[in-house]
Amino acid sequence: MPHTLFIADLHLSPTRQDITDCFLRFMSEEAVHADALYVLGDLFEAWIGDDDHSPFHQQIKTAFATLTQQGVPVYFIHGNRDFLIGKRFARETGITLLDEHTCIDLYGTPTLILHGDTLCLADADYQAFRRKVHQRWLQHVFLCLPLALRRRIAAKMRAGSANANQQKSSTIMDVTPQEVQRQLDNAGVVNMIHGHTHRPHVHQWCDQGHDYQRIVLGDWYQHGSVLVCGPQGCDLQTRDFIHH
Ligand code: OKV
Ligand code: MN
Repeated sequence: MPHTLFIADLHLSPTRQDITDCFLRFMSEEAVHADALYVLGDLFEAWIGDDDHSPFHQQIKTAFATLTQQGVPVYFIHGNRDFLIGKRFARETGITLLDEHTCIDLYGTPTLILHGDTLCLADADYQAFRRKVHQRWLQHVFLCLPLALRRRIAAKMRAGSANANQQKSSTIMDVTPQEVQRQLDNAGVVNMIHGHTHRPHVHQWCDQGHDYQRIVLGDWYQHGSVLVCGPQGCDLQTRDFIHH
């Protein structure tokens, strides 16, 4: 059966070999059979520039390059952590970078896909952070710094943010319903797929005679989360980590 795969929020890092192993197995055994793979952001826990060629990053890039060479198109939307993934990464892996809000035709169903951070308007601190680090000139300045300095700055920023997030309520960290509706209306569709909140669920509701659907992908913290979509609909699934 034809199918398309969606993943998000893997937060890959050298400290979590179990997640990396599960991802690499997913890529070589499952994704090869798909019509396409969509990565909806936060593939990496951190990204400080496409010139970071550590063995860890090389291993992930090889997995994408192998998949795209096998003829499976891979589409990528930036997350709030890996928003600096750029054209060089895309060239090295054969993936296609998509706009932060993209409409796709999913087996005849127009669907808005996005990371999901732009739906979380109640988290004013995060939205301010986002506006700051999404400035082109600031990204340019950051990317001109030596890699070692970027590593130190990024580690400091992550430590500070982990602290701040402990204080935040779950409502603040979730999507703003009005913003969900606004972005759907703006795109002129009734279906949406995103990640970011780490609350996997298929939301369905009716408003003014229209049936809406919002699928939220899960994170890859305790197990993998994969959305499998075909002509008959979508199925939110999990994948176990192999522990040694
Ligand atoms: C990613 C998040 C760290 C949240 C820095 C300009 C600036 C880019 C950057 C550095 C940090 C990404 C790129 C990272 C996401 C954090 C902490 C909180 C909430 C600059 C452009 F400002 F320094 F000039 N960064 N890294 N956070 O470590 O991957 O999403 S990161
Ligand atoms: Mn996110």
